[in-house]
Amino acid sequence: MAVGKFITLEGGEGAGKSTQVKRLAQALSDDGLTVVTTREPGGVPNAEAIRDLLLATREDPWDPMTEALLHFAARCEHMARFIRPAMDRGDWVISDRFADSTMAYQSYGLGVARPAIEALYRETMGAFHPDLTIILDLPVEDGLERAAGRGITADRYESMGLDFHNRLRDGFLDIARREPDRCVVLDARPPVDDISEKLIATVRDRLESGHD
Ligand code: T5A
Repeated sequence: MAVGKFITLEGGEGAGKSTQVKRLAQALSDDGLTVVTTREPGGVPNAEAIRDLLLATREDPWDPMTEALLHFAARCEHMARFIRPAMDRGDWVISDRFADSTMAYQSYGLGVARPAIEALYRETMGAFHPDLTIILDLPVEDGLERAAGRGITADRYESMGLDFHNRLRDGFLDIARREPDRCVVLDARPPVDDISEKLIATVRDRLESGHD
């Protein structure tokens, strides 16, 4: 049976993930692949309901572990109802964020211990891992400025201080260092077209050569 591929795009706020997900999906479709796109937290109605809880600004913020559990709860729904069925059909799935965001935001950013996030991952996802993760990296100030430029009110993560966002950036780079076979870091500062070109070439090089 055909099994598709799972590609994730990761990075801090305003890194350009949503922009690049669309461009990558178009390029892979042009290559003749069946491609579906999705996002986290969310992707299916039950997970989108959890997303609304997580992104709302709250007077009494979640405890960081509660927050990690909510992200994994959303991810379980997403996996069972969207990612796994799509891959079983042979589709290529591109997700705007996945579990590296929980490690970066809830562990490096908010202080949940790394082994706790790893244990949650093992319990919920088993041996499943993305085939390829692209980490879009840029200075925190640039990303926050871009995110603000979208004209949407900042969600609660965007509203956190620069120290928090710098810990995330370091966290994503550390994740890439720990898993070089899965992760590729791309500079997210150049114009959109230049990043797309590199990103699409990286995906074709890493994943399409062995595809029949
Ligand atoms: N979260 C998520 C956790 O804490 N734990 C988790 O486990 C998970 C899964 C999700 C939030 O949840 C947190 C992380 C997030 O804070 P979200 O709204 O989906 O919330 O937030 P983001 O994923 O950060 O989405 P953003 O829209 O902020 O960032 P993107 O998708 O990286 O950026 P994009 O493509 O929307 O671009 C932003 C702006 O910049 C421009 C675009 O046109 C747009 O206006 N832009 C560029 N400008 C100049 N040069 C470029 N190269 C550009 N690329 C894009």
